[in-house]
Amino acid sequence: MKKQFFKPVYALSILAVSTGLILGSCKKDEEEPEPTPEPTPEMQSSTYNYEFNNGQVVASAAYDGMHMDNLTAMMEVEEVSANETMISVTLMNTVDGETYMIHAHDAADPANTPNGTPYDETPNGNVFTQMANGNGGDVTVSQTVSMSYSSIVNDYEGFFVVHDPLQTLSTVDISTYLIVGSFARTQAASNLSSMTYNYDFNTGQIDPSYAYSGSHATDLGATLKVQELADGTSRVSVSLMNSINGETYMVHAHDQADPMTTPNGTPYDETPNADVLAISIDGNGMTAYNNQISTMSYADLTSNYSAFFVVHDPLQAIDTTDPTTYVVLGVFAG
Ligand SMILES: [Cu+2]
Repeated sequence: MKKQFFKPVYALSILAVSTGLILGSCKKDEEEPEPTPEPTPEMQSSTYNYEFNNGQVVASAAYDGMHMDNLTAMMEVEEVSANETMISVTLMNTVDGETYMIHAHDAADPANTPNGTPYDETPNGNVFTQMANGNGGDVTVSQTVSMSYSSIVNDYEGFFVVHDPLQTLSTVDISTYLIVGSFARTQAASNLSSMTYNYDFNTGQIDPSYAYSGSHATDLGATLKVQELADGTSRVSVSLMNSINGETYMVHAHDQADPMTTPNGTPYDETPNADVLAISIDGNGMTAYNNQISTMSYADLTSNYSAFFVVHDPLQAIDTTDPTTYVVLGVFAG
């Protein structure tokens, strides 16, 4: 089928070329004025910044996975010539040793795509399809494309996607995208809030009688981050500094409670609040991380919610009645 179409097109282009040649040779016969040299035009360039996927583009599909939510991207589009453009993408806060797939996905009518996506699931290699090797910091990858600067920043309709290297690549599930936004366009400010809280080792800050007793090194510290998501939910993230390699830390929110009403007189509910924070963190000898999404709003978690932030000691049996087994104990988001 395709070959049949090719021939007339080919014939047409030959016709066009020969017509051009004829016209060209006609012109040569005329007296031509001395051409004035055109000044080299200033090459254009633009920079676009992309936040982490907190649901800015698809509110129901904020990133949900193990990657830290401090990854951001910057795209630079630079005119190289009339029909060549260089696109460079820098990822900030990459994970060392992980390979990031960075793609342009053409926008498409979801009524016409196999899985109802508003984009073509196959990335457009003529615009941007690159892999970046994470190094723990910033990495940059570039692609020079045969399109004009204006066609990239004004005409091309597509999505800029950074896929998560920590889970199986999916081109359907937008919650696996670390970053998603319109390609080479200025992104609207999201105004999504976040707050980070720091916790030292449990030396009895809440109550001197609760000070940790055990063999864990006391240089362990924790940060708790609450990130507002576009659909009104929140991402609750925890980093443990100086974690012990090979140990698994249970990290919980325990709702505050009246000790008169709890079975063992604890000032908190012994069952962690799984809707806020009930995760385990695999110690790695340095800073270890995990997170979960809570249905509670950012405002509720940071202003109204009363709970304790607890990191249980992995070196002894979990005991929810004995706070001296807690390596970190503080007021949640306090
Ligand atoms: Cu707990």
